Amino acid sequence: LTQDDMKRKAAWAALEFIPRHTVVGVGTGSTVNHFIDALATIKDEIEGAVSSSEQSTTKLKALGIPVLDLNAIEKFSVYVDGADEINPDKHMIKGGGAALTREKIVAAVAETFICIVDESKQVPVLGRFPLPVEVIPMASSYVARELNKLGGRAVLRAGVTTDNGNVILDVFDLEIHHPIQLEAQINNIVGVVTNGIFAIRAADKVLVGTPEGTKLIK
Ligand code: DER
Repeated sequence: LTQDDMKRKAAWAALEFIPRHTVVGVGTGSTVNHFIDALATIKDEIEGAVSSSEQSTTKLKALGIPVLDLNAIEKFSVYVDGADEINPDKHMIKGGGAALTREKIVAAVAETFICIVDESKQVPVLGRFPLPVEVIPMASSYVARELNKLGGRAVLRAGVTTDNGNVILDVFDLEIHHPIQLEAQINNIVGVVTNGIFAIRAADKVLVGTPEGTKLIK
């Protein structure tokens, strides 16, 4: 079984958690791309999707799934997204795909966050994956200095501008033993738009693709 096979298994298993006749929040990445393929098989049974990136919007529309405006929606039931890392408390590092801001926004509006991962994303402590931080371009050097003071090593992600016109700093060498506190601390650095720690609002359920099948972590 390849990593992609395990991503696909987790993604398709998420279908059983999608209430019919509702709006579905859709994240970004290769695991989510499998989920969008799965969602297309029930597209007549859902109201439509709220997307977290231009990449996902393009794929949703190509498969005939209506993409709705988040501002027209008060609340919706389920948000499905991947992660770069996830710890036993269902805290995540996200942003490998540079979509972390809109992912965090859509996740904030959803009642339930279902994270779909292959088993390689499960870690005891977050931080081996460099932490993405979305930053207003003019503030990137200042924010990098502030992040380095927190014990990281901030590196500008070359050649990447986000859907929101910002840049990404990837912070290496962090060991994140208190994700909720660090997420709040980084949010307070002037110039930071979003950081890739998803702990204040963590996942509610995790579907893990493994060689033995798909595990559900509640
Ligand atoms: O960028 C993101 O947050 C993605 O969800 C990422 O964390 C997972 O990407 P993958 O499904 O391609 O591994």
